Amino acid sequence: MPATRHSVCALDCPDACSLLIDVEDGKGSRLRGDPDHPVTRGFLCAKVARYLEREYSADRLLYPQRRVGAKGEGRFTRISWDEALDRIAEALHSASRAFGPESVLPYSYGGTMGYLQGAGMDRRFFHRLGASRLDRTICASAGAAALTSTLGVKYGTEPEQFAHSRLIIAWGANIHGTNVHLWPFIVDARRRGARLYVIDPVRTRTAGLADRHFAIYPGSDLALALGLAHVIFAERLEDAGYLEQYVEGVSGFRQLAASYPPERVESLTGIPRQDIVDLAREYATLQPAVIRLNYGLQRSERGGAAVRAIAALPALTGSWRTPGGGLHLSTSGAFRLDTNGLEMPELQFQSPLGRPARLVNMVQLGRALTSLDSPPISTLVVYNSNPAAVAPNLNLVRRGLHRDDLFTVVLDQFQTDTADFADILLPATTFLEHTDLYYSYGHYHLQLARPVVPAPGEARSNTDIFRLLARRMGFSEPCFEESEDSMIARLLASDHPFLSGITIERLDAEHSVRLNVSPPGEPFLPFAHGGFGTPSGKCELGAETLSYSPPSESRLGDAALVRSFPLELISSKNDDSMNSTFGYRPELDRQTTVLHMHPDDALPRSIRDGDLVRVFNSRGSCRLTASVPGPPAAPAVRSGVVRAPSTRWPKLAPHREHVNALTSDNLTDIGGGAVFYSCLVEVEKCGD
Ligand SMILES: Nc1nc2c(c(=O)[nH]1)N[C@H]1C(S)=C(S)[C@@H](COP(=O)(O)OP(=O)(O)OC[C@H]3O[C@@H](n4cnc5c(=O)[nH]c(N)nc54)[C@H](O)[C@@H]3O)O[C@H]1N2
Ligand SMILES: Nc1nc2c(c(=O)[nH]1)N[C@H]1C(S)=C(S)[C@@H](COP(=O)(O)OP(=O)(O)OC[C@H]3O[C@@H](n4cnc5c(=O)[nH]c(N)nc54)[C@H](O)[C@@H]3O)O[C@H]1N2
Ligand code: SF4
Ligand SMILES: [Mo]
Repeated sequence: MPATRHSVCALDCPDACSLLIDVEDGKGSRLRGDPDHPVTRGFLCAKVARYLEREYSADRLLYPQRRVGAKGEGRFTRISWDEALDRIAEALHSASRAFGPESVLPYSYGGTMGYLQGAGMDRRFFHRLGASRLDRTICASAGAAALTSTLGVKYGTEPEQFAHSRLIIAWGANIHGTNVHLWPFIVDARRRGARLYVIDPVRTRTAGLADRHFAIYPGSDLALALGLAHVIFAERLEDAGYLEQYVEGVSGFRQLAASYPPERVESLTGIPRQDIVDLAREYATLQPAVIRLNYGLQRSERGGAAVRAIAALPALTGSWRTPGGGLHLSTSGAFRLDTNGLEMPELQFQSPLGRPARLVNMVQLGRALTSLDSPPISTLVVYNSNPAAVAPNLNLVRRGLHRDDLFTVVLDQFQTDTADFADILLPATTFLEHTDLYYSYGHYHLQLARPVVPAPGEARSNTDIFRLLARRMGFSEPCFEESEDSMIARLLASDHPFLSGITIERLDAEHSVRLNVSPPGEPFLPFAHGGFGTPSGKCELGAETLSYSPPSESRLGDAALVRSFPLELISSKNDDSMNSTFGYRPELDRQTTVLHMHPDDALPRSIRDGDLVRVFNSRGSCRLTASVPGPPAAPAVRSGVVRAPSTRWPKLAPHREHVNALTSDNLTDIGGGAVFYSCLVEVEKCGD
């Protein structure tokens, strides 16, 4: 008889699912969603339903290895852990001697959402070393900074409350593809008559299932939000009482919105003026109305300002007052655990540097590797990430990774493109094999997972690896010997009321515990009575930062650029992928070699459905297969926009071509974020 054990999906997904796994003779045989978890509700997404294939894949990395081929070639030989650790410690020591410890750069992102394996012993290690600090901006930093400016905190409507909404607006949010556990709440709401509207340049799976789809031009959401505010004010649909009591900067915002009448907004966004008027009216009157904003639209030059303007809308209409109203971008800010206790930033003062090290923006990894000096990057340690696939301006990143004088260490479960550049490659455990505590950025439940199956070969957790490295480096502080349970206890030792009564014992017994955001059984209404975390305690609209100008890389942007590269490329998430994590699966590789085009763009270029096309701009090029549906199928994009579901493993493409050779490593207006979706390209049919 198999034993049923509990785990948590660690992937970079808002849903943070609670898992049940059957284990027999130490081997997992069946994986399913926990039916008792209030958000998981007994099902998993298609990609993780098959996670055991990954767990037991013959391609798992099992032993430490040393590179024997050229960088990027991917030829390695097995070595012992002792040899691996010695070589890494020697490289770190000699880098510190030659250039100072800041020449070492850690690079990590979303491989796991666990606190310990994501940002625990690794942070302590690099702080103590004095390594450069990585600014982790590749995904969400513009939106996070924007939301925090407006609301003062990074949280919003509880997913469970969507069931009570009458109008749900998925704004830059492909809910069915990237946040599927919100969907059942929307189904519940629609059963009671709610409408689902989607604002997205792409006809996503979600848009196809919605009541209406507004195919906005990329990067123009700020103008639409101001246009909606214009109509709301003009027709006196605002909640004057809420504005008066809880909102700061109303008159400036009203004034700004006055200059965005529907006709102007139509020309900026491509959405017909009457649709703008109707949407504003419905949004203000069909209460409760909720906005599910996701991170797609903030990967744009003005993405931060767009999020701020959208986050103003529920304050205008007072929709924060009721269950089923408000806005949800992320819930992560409610997890007020003591992350300083975990990461120990004070260790920086014990490093040879004696101060916090410089900050390197991860979006500009290519620039850092190729042109940073005083000191240059001499050593790169990558874990929980695959920058040789996911980083923008990929050709520059590769040039950096190819450097002969760069020493690269990679910790991963699979031999990714980044792994191919490693000098030392270390095998990492999966979330089924290590202990961790999990927050979520899509709900309010804190979860603990213990190992449920043994690690294969000699794979080790990130925590263990950095612990061993600390010993090798001679770091004698007791924090490097701390047990995982003690690290978790530190995290939980926060005095924030959301955490009160949550202990490791309780987590071990219950696996998932709702934060104390509201009394049990009562909805969490974060801003029903104000309570914003801003300096003023009010919702701060910040109109002075919100006037709209089109992104330079957009159809209304830099005219010379538009002449050469007239199409706007969106390389958003593939429904069945998780960034590059499952890139080795052949069917996902096929899905991510596609370029969706509108017939009006394909025809003049003599491109037909199924043709091989070259997508290019001044940064690079990439060959993809055109998808140009004929009637009656609806095109996935409007004319002027092309879409490439992302992201594949470059090593599976001829010449390692990849869509990120096209994307820019410029930064967003606020938060230093990535602008993956402000990207102009041209497309041509490939010769045979
Ligand atoms: N299936 C699947 N799930 C995932 C992931 C995955 O790769 N695959 N990745 C995970 C990660 S890392 C994240 S950050 C989350 C969240 O992922 P998101 O960032 O929300 O997902 P995206 O699909 O990139 O973007 C959401 C939508 O925004 C749209 N969009 C792009 N530009 C604009 C714009 O200018 N305006 C508007 N209105 N919409 C725009 C895109 O077309 C897309 O449909 O999802 C996670 N979940
Ligand atoms: N063109 C384009 N590029 C994008 C995006 C896009 O939409 N379009 N999205 C961007 C976004 S939002 C994000 S978040 C980034 C995501 O970029 P990454 O965070 O790099 O995500 P993945 O590609 O999924 O790579 C995660 C890696 O971590 C490894 N891993 C998982 N768990 C562990 C562990 O416990 N230990 C170790 N050592 N390794 C582990 C996995 O095997 C995998 O190779 O990509 C960005 N890049
Ligand atoms: S990827 Fe997301 S939806 Fe899929 S199992 Fe993990 S947390 Fe759930
Ligand atoms: Mo992300």
